[in-house]
Amino acid sequence: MLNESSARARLEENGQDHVLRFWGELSQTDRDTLIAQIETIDFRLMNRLIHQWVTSPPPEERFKRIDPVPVIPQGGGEDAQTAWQAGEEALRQGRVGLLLVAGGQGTRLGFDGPKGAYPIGPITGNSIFCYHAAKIRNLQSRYDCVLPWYIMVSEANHATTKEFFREQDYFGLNPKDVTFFQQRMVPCVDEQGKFMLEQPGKLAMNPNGHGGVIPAAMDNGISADTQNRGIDTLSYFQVDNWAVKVVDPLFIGYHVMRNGQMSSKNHRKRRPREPVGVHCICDGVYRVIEYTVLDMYPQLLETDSEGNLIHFAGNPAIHILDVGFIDSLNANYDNFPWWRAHKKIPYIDEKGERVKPDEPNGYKFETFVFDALRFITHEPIALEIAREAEYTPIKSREGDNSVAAARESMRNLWGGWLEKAGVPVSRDADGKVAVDIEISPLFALDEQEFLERAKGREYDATSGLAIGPEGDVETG
Ligand code: UD2
Repeated sequence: MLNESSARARLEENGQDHVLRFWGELSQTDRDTLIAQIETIDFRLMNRLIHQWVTSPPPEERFKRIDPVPVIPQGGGEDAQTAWQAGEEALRQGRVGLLLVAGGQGTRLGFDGPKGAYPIGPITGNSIFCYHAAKIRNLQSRYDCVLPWYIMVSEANHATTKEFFREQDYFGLNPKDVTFFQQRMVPCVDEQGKFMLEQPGKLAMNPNGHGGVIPAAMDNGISADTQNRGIDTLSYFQVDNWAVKVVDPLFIGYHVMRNGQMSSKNHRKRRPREPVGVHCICDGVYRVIEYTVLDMYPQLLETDSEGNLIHFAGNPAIHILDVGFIDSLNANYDNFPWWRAHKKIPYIDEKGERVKPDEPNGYKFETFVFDALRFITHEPIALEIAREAEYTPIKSREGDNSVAAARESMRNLWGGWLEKAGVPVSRDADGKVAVDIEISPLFALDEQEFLERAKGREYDATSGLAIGPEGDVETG
C-alpha cells in the first residue's frame, strides 16, 4: 500500500502532484480513498495516452483500402444445418459460457440505476436482466447444460447490480453460476493532460471501456474459472440489447467449426449514419470503424446503383470469444488500442469550487472490445442477423435506440408469432402492432417453440397481452 510520501513522489515524477493540493483539508477516510485511487493508476500507460492523444496531435489513421467484411448470410449458408448441430453439440457438452458487459454509465438513457435493471417489459415491468436470465434458464434446460454467466460491472454499479440480483433471487438462476467482476478505472484528464479532481479528495475516473473486459477477465479469475468448468467459448453481448439471443447455436456452430478466435454478428444498417460501428477489412486487417469517425472514411457512406449501402455491416456488439484468444490478448494488452472521448467533466477548481462545465473540458480514455478483431489471425467469421429479431438496444430517451423503439420492435416480432398461432392481434393503419405484447423467454425463445407450446391455448392480443413462463396470461 502506498503512503503519503510514496504517493506524492509517484505523482511528482509524473507531473500530477497537483491532485494533492487539498491534502491538508482532507479527512483520514478521504486521504485513504485518494491514496487507494492513486495506487491503481498505471502511470506508464497514462503518460503514453496523454502524449499520444492530448499533448501531441492525436494519431490519425488512413487506409489505402477498405473492403466489406465477408458475411455469412442470415440463417447461415449451405452448411447452416451442420453449423447448427455443431453449436448444439458444444452447448450440450458444456463448452459455452456467457460474457455480458454491463459496466457502462448509461448516461444517455438517464436511468438512475444499472441499465440492466431498467423495467423494459411494458406490462410486467420485468427488467432487461430478468429477460436475459429467462433466456439463459430456457437454454439450460433445452441443452441440459450450465451456462455460467460472467457479468462485467464497474465501480459505479457493482454493488447496485449485485443487490438487484439478490433482491430478485437471481431470477431463478443458481448464484454459483453468476459471477460479477469489476473492470479497471482510468483517470480523466483536462486539455493539458492533467488529472482532474471530482471531489477535493477524489480523482475523476471512468471505466476503461468494454475492451476492459480482457484484463478484467484475467484480474478476476474469470479465465481460470472457465477453464475449471471446461468452457472454451464465450458468447459476448451488451446489457442494453433486449432482443439479444444470449446464445445462438448457429453462431456458436460456425465459430467452433471454423476454429474461430473472435466471431461477430452484424446487421444491415438502416441508413448510412446510423450510430453503430461498421465491420470492414482495412488494409487487410479486420476492424470496426466507429460511427463517431465516419466522416474520416466517406467510402463507408457510399451506396451502389440501387441505393444499397456497400458497407452495410453494422455492429450490434454481439461476438463469440475463444477463451485462449482472450488470454493471448491479455498477454499483449500493451498493444491494445485506446481511444479518447472529449467530454464535459465536472471538476474541483484550484479554489476548491465544484465546476459543471457547459462545454467539453477534458478527456476520457477507453478501449473497445471490437478492437480485438484486429488481432485475429484466422479468417473472420461474421454472421448477418435480422435486426428486428436480435437487436433492440436501449441507449437514449428518444429515437432509434430508445425504450419506445425497442418496445415497438419487440411487439411487432411477438405479434407476428401470435398471428402465426392464429391469435388475433390489433394492428394500426400502418400495419404495426398497436398494443403492448410480452412473451416470457421461459415460455418460448423463438417462433418455433412458441407455436409448439401455444397449441391448445386461447390468447387474445386485441388489447395487450403478456404471456408468462408457463404460458399463463400475466397482467403486470
Ligand atoms: C457501441 C459500439 C457501437 C455499436 C453499438 C451497438 C462502442 C464504442 N461502440 O456503441 O459500434 O456497436 O454499441 O449497440 O462501443 N460498457 C462497459 N464498460 C465501459 C463502457 C461500456 O461495460 O466502460 C458496456 C455498456 O454497459 C454497454 C456496452 O458496453 O453494455 C456499450 O456501451 P455504449 O452503450 O456506451 O456503446 P455505444 O452505444 O456508444
